[in-house]
Amino acid sequence: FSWEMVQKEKEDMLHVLDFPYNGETLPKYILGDGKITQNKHHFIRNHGGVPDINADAFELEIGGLVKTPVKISLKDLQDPTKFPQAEVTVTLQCSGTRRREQIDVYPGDGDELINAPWGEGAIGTAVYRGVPLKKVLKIACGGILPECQHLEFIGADTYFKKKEVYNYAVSVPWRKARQNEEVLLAWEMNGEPLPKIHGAPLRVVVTGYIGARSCKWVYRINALSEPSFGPVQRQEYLYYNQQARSTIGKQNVLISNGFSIQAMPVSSAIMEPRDRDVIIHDGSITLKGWAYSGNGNWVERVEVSPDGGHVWYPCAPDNMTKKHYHAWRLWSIEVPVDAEGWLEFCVRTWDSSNNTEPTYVRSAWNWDLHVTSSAHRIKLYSVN
Ligand code: MTE
Ligand code: MO
Repeated sequence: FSWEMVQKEKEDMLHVLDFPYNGETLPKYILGDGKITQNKHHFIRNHGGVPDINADAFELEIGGLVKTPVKISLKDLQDPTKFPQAEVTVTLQCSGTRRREQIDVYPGDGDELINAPWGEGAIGTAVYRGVPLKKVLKIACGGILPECQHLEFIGADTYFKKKEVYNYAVSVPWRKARQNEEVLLAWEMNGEPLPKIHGAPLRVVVTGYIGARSCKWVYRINALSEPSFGPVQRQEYLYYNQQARSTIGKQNVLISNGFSIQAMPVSSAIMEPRDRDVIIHDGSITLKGWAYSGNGNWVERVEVSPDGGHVWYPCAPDNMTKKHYHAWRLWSIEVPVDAEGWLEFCVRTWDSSNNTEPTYVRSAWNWDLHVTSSAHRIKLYSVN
């Protein structure tokens, strides 16, 4: 790990953890000047250190339940006469985004290394270039064997858990890559070589899934009959039963009680103004933010309420960035406001499958404090 690298590759991050380094994108850079987050401002989520990989000597290994196990050099992978390339605009969202709201309700198991205390900025959108994973498995390995159900990705970074050292390892169902040509092995981010801190020389980009499945520094892919045994897959990123909080406590919540969080639900956040700001205005307040839904659903409607969720104003489609299957939409809205004093504003979003967000964070609370999908609320002091 090198703090210098963070400083070299990043500008103005909101630092969440020093080691492993975790940083959020600042609100002004989320809103940016388009829907793309610049590389130097994109959030970072690490479980361990940042590995040093020599791109010239790098080979991706693919094994397990494939017809022919192979090693492919980066050069071959990047040769368009060997593998077709694709460019996809993708929002990556950490499933811990907005976790601080859940911590305020009840802090879960309180393990900060696993449950980093994120605000609204653990999300970003970039254009990734690479090769569809499905094509690599077909062209290089001659396809996968019928018993294969899951694809495991292993990163070159290591981390400690319960006194053991592990490589970062996660998996997605094979069906996800088979049905979706936009699941990529990527080496380019926003037209630039993938920055080291985002996984250079090669990372996986899994559209519509929680950020955790988009393995950085990937050096090995295994076709498996069941999910990866890596602790990140089997022991973290699980959605636990909520009632357990009041009845039995975390010590009695078994890992087998949690199901694996893969696809991302619909969620949104107000990025401007900030919570507890004083707003001096002439009868209306303008709010801005992001809205996203995973699993190939896109955002159809964003609504903002100036009174805690009684009256809702829909955002005009003109005030939202372009629709895209795998990316957020940024929005802005001017809401009429007469009242003075403290007001509670909130945002809720509908996606293309008509999913919307739970009204209160209590309804989204879960033991490991993932996917804070409830309507986002802030308080503003209105001076009219
Ligand atoms: N890949 C490896 N090898 N190691 C990691 O710690 N973190 C994951 C994922 N891929 C991680 C990883 C998590 S939890 C998220 S949210 C995304 O990377 C964040 O990607 P970014 O740092 O490029 O924004
Ligand atoms: Mo994450």
